[in-house]
Amino acid sequence: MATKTKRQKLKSRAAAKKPARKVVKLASAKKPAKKANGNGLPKPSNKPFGQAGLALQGVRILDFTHVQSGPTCTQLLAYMGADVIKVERPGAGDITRGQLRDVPGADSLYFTMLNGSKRSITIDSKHPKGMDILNRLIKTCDILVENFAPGALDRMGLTWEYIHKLNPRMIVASVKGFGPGPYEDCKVYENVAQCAGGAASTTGFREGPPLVTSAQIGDSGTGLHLALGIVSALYQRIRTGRGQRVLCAMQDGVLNLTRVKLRDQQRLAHGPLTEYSQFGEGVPFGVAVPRAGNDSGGGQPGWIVKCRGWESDPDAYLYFITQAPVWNEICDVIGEPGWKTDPDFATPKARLPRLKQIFARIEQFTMTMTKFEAMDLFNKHDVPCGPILSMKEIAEEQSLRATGTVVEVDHPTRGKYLTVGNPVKLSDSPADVRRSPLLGEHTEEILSKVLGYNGAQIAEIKASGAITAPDKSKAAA
Ligand code: CAO
Repeated sequence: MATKTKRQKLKSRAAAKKPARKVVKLASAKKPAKKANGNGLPKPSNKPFGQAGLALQGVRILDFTHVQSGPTCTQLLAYMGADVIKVERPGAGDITRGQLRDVPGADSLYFTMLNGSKRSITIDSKHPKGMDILNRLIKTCDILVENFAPGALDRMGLTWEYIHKLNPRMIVASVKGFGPGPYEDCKVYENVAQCAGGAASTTGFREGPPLVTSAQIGDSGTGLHLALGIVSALYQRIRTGRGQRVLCAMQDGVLNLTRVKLRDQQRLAHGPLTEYSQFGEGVPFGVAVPRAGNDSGGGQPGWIVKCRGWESDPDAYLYFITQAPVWNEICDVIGEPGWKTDPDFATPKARLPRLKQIFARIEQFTMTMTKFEAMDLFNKHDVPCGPILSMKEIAEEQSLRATGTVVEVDHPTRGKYLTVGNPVKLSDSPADVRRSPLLGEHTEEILSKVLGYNGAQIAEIKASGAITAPDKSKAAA
């Protein structure tokens, strides 16, 4: 993976020749930035880039999320610098703390990898004193994020009207399985969303059943959409001074990510989908977009081909794209120079009915080398291709560690673990990736430092049972 393409080499050469950018000048400037210019806008900071605070510094989030979709969203906002206060049920917490446990007694990786950089407070929202604390939190936070089953937040008494009255600036963001309509009251998990959003019917091989993908497009995908909605609402609040509701339905989020297949559905009305290998195989199309195996979803045909070692290594494969502008180079490398001028192969249109034959020939060639050797070779000729990386290879890939996309953090009860850092890189806001909190780890800190309760009041709240797990021995007596 380390070799550079021709284009990358040209780019880095050009970059080396470029004079230092103004950024450097700013970084060394000594005068502090003036508060505002004539338009009332802040003057550009003269602090070095990366030292002017984090992007969402000063934003406080009341995080009522659980499982995966909501936590993905709030974790990302925490990486961007928001103070995320995760509210959990006393004694139990987010159900994922105990799910798929690998280390006895320690929070699972399911939980720790979705709740980094947050603080945890335990509150029983159904206890009157618990509701008092929540009221205070609503007054002091900017955003409430939740992904309870439909109606659960209302049943707690936290309707939009109630929250908006208490804090008109509060943004209330929710993930639900479906938007308004026949299924709006349904509980939804990842794979249900993948099926309802059109991903499953268009994934897999034509001869096989619908397939779900391991990429969590329903949960994490919807969490990402929600994060965009939240920052947009924050931006609008600067003008309007008021919060709003942000809703992301998982079905909608999945459909947004599967939009190329809705594109193809409409194209079907005008004839067969010629870039699907089904076309070349002479199999007629039905009324709906079929599953297309490993066909490329774009205009440049692609397929997965075997590499050396495929018999024993399940990931010894390469994704290969026969991009039209580099067709001649491909022909030369695989030893088919005649295809450059042969009318059956010379043009993209002529190649479409012969994709199976073309990829079989490419595979014959790639099977003589490892996926990394093939990647290196074709990259030198600017052919878009990529090795099928196993999770083991990704976990060990040093370049992903160097960029902070894979981060190792230390945890008091489970020790070191890998997590996915911030995939979005901001040049003036380094990602703040820290371990997940223990259940209720910050309860007292938040009660005293954020909400202003004094020692006696905290003791009273503790005794009331609003922030502690019910005493099982008393309950049994
Ligand atoms: N104190 C007291 N009660 C609390 C509490 C707290 N701190 N936190 C949660 N609860 C209660 C809620 O009030 C709710 O109680 P009621 O049903 O009596 O009103 C209950 O705990 C949990 O609600 P839930 O229905 O959301 O949880 P569930 O495990 O039954 O369902 C899920 C889980 C994910 C299917 C459902 O939340 C859902 O459909 N969410 C929306 C879609 C979504 O995000 N799905 C993705 C999940 S990740 O795969």
